[in-house]
Amino acid sequence: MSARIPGTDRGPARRSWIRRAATVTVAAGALAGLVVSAPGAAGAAQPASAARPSALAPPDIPLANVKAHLSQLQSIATANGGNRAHGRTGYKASLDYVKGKLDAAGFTTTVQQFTSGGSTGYNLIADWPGGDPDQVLFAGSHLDSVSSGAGINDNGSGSAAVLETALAVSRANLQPAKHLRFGWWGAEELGLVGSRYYVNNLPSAERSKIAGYLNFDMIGSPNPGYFVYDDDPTIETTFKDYFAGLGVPTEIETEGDGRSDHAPFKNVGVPVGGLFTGADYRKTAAQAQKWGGTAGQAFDRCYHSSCDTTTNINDTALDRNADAIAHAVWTLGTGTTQPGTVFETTADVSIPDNGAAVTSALEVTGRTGNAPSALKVGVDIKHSWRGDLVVDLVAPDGTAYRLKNSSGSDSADNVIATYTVNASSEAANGTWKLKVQDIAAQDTGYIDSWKLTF
Ligand code: DTR
Ligand code: ZN
Ligand code: ZN
Ligand code: CA
Repeated sequence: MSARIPGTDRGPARRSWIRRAATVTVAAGALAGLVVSAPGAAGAAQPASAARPSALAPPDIPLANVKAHLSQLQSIATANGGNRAHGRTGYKASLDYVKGKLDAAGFTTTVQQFTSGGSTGYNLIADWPGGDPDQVLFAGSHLDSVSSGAGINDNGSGSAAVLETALAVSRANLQPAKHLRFGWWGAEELGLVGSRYYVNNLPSAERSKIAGYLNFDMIGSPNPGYFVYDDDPTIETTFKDYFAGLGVPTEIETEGDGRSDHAPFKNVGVPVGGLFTGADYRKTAAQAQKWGGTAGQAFDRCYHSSCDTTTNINDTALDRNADAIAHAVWTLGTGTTQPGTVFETTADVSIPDNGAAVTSALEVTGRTGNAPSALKVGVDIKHSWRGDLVVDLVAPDGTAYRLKNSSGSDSADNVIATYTVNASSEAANGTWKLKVQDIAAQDTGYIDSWKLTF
């Protein structure tokens, strides 16, 4: 069976980042049909001399630089009625400040206008020239505050950290494989208005080029937690790996769904992720035990209040999260780790009727660390009376994970499904196998294809 270029013949409802790539079809034999996507755009001729950028080490993001941006945003609020809210002069002044820094650093900036509540709103988009235009890594944050205050943690913290990461890209003159884009959204506090406007007005062909959107909304809370969005597994793992390297435990962000600017991107199938240090919810005793801070007190007591000023920031949290943003941009933008990286084989394997189990092997390479806690296993088995079949995923170390039990009464045809396996105790790289056994006489079939999405 000929190898298929992932993503060209399927239209999954929710798109994972399947790398369109010059497909490497392994030589005939046991691995015939194995499709391992390699970086690069499908069909795009890579000049022989094109040096593939190595996954360079991301820089430390200077905390002092991030705090200098916060001081500027504070001054802007003070000079404009005490806030940086949508429709107020302080918001546009904030955007002009950020834009000025980016223009001076060589970014291509675009200001997108919209109207909300009778006032003009603005999104700021900054593109770093270069990289594969068909694979855009997008990092964003909302720039507006509520009308009651300066909004330094919510969300000067995210805006300043994303800005400083973009400036670090410029200082490094980074030439990543992916095209880097950064965004600062207006009117988030009115209901994700700016980011919704951007996504709704982005042609679907452009949307499909966004390989991942990273969102940063409140990342310097004074009584901080360390929360990672539990959306795209590879983005989540990228952030969790970073904090694990610091020895900082993280929790998955569960109540954020729909509560910030990643939601419009997620709703159109873009892989998303992000970081959060907490808002008005109170820190539990267990959380205080692992993170320090004050149990029983809100992560940010000044959430949406006039006291959300430059005094309302935890420097350690802001520093760690800013460095985590740079880690993600460098790793996902230049390295081989990509949101939704798919490993697939389309080799057919016959399943003997009422006989011994058979296996189909899949070689996973280029990963770091362990497999994710939400490893997606896509299975396509053509077989009448699928109730005959028992299906397992076998990890490189031989550990078997039951995907499907036999069910005599299930007379329907074919097993075409995606299973989620907690494989976090398994090394990612190695030979994974799909094991299938037909345990009842009559009805036969074969493994058509299967894939792992990290
Ligand atoms: N809605 C955001 C703050 C917020 C509250 N919960 C979450 C979860 C994840 C990200 C952000 C938030 C705001 O007030 O801007
Ligand atoms: Zn807010
Ligand atoms: Zn916010
Ligand atoms: Ca049978």
